Amino acid sequence: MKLKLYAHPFSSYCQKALIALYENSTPFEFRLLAHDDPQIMAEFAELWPIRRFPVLVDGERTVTEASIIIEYLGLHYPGPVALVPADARAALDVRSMDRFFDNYISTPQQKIVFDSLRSEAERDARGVTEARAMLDTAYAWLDKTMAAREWAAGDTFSLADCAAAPALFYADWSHAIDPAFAHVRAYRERLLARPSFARAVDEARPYRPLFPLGAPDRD
Ligand SMILES: N[C@@H](CCC(=O)N[C@@H](CS)C(=O)NCC(=O)O)C(=O)O
Repeated sequence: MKLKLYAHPFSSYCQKALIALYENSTPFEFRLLAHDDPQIMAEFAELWPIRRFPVLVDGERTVTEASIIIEYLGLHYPGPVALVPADARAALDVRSMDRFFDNYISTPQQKIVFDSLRSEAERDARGVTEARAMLDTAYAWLDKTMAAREWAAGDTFSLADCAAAPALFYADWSHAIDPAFAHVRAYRERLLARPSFARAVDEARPYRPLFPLGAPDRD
């Protein structure tokens, strides 16, 4: 039975899972989450009442959370690119960087975006200021960390890079990475050149007008 991914091409966490699928050319059915398709939205809500995407369905099994989807694919549908190292110590480094990108890049970046969708009266100015400060701190730490690395956890492309690619892509749109952080900017460029992520970015291009802060005229 074919894997099904409930996802949207413009979503950063969906792109994270898509990179893993594309890295290994894993066949799957893209179940596009579209609000004008009540059938698919109902299926999705039934599968995962938390309603955060992506969600992977493998027969009777529902797998949630992008990191866990990638771990699941590695266990059940392995391909030539191992995104989580078999060595437990190396895997810890990868998972640690994966958490960094989700918690300290994606979370504050989403805070900025979601706040912009609120009415003026409901905005959380302090929360947004804190989110921007977190991004500056995270960029600074990452810049030092990436000075001697090609990929997030070292020499090999991994789960952590799947997390990093869309996280840094959108974070730079929402809160620009200062040119002083040259290693972070160079890493973001390397991620954009990776064919799996380049494909995800291309597939999401038609949706750029949806970016609430206004998408810049660049990747
Ligand atoms: N922790 C989840 C986060 C997923 C997530 O936040 N997805 C966003 C799209 S990028 C979403 O579902 N947004 C819908 C909403 O917030 O209502 C994961 O790692 O997969």
